[in-house]
Amino acid sequence: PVLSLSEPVIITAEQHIQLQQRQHSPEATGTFSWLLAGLTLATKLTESRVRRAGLLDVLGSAEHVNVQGEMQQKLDIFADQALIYCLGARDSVAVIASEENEEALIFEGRNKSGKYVIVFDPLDGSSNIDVNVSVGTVFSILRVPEGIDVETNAKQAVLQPGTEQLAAGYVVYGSSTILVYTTGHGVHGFTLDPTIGAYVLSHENIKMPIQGPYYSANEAYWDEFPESYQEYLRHIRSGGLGTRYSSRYIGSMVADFHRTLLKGGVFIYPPTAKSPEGKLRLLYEANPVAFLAEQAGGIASNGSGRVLDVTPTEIHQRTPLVVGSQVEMQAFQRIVEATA
Ligand code: AHM
Ligand code: MG
Repeated sequence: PVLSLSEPVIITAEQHIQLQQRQHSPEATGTFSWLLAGLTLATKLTESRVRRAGLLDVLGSAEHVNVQGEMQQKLDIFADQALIYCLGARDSVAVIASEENEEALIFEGRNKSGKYVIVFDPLDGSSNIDVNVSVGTVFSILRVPEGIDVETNAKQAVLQPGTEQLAAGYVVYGSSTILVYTTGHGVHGFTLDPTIGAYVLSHENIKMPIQGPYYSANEAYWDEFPESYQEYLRHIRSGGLGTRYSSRYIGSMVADFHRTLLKGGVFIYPPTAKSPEGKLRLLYEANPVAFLAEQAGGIASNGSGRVLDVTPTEIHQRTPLVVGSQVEMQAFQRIVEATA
């Protein structure tokens, strides 16, 4: 008998990636899907640790300061190693750059097979773990540019503008664990079903609402915000966009962005006196979020223009980040970008 499986009961993230590849890149060999499956596996390993964080001896810092001068949390190191291990097992991965490692990492003997560069923040917002607040993993995938020998010039392979991203996404370890990704064909979300250990399609083709009810910034730094950002926030707060806003700020970019993606509004991390270039990292925090936002109909700015157009000069380069819905972002362009 011939069975018809035209109506699958569930679609897992790995299946979805394969279907997307088949539809949009018929010449694809499956390498890319295999690579993404390495990423999802690593996030499941991390998720299981995050879920048991209070039970295992993993809380608190590992008494080690990373390249950004921050104390590394034990779970940061676990998440970093899970990604390095799972991605390293894929022959197609040539270079990895992570928030937790100063230099780009390369794998031996990948000169021929290694086509991809993966950049990530393994555990974003990790200072929140001790108090049981959502954290996340955020990643971006690039192609090794033509003519670059990764063994001698790994850094150059990493330093590409966000417009070159092939895929980007994040996992938020929240009240449930959700994976959101794009390969440039819409934004799709999956919820981890812990009973079967699979990310199951739950949010197909996410579109950011045109305007939202929330703005999100660390207002404790208000006095350090540039004048134009203060004016923008005053405009929002005083009803200038025709609606009354609420404020939400978690302090985990992935979680703050996830809310902004689903509910609309704006997330703002401006330049401050302490971090004149902003705090967030261009390559593995701002770029993936900007790619997802644009794919969902939103806009992402660095204060003077489109985040994705910036050509980086350093792996851990920081950037201001303002990302959100059309209405809030058009006002940002008028009030802040136009005066930059
Ligand atoms: P991390 O990568 O070391 O976790 O830091 C990044 C986090 C973001 O998740 C969050 O948006 C931001 O730092 C919060 O910073 P602040 O406490 O200055 O508001
Ligand atoms: Mg981070």
